[in-house]
Amino acid sequence: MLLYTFTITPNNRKVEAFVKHFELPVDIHHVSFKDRETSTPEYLAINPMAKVPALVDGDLKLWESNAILTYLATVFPQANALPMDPKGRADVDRWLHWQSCHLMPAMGALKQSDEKDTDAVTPLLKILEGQLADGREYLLGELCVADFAVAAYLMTKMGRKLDYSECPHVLAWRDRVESLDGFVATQVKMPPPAQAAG
Ligand SMILES: N[C@@H](CCC(=O)N[C@@H](CS)C(=O)NCC(=O)O)C(=O)O
Repeated sequence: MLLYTFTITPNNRKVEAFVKHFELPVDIHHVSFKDRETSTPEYLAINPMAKVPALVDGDLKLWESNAILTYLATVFPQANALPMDPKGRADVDRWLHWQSCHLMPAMGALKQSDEKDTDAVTPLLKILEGQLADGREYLLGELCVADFAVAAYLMTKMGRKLDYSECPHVLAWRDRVESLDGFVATQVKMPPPAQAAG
């Protein structure tokens, strides 16, 4: 299996962190946007959306990060990261869809608005707070793909600027997920700020 990725973004980092956390036998290829690698005919044959992540497993060419997460969790059940009973699976799907249909667009809109109105995301954080307020360790109790998908967004530069004052359980959960081996292994080191001259 080969994963095409670009660690720095949450949709990529969630998958790469999952692979690394569970030490899955998946090769990782970091694409070069500078070389327009995702626009080559070879890459477009893998993902016609010209985006990453994408996973190739034999004749399967899979794109959409959450589809990749659930595929990996299904192929590698030893990770125990995807409930297989109908209700548990539906619960995971709910959070994956919530991330891509609500959290991602809300955070994308913030980016467009120069990050001024982080309050727009607060109602979503409160939904998460309601899920975590009973003191559970992870979104569904046990660590699963949904933790990777949702928490990756709160670890971004923008995610760190949100107002967690009424959402202490969310903050604690994000930090817990961020300290997992897979997220530690995918931390992107930013260059230190340039020193002022003189
Ligand atoms: N919904 C997709 C989003 C994929 C996506 O937008 N990938 C971005 C990086 S996060 C990308 O490849 N952007 C490059 C481009 O649009 O040219 C997923 O979850 O995989």
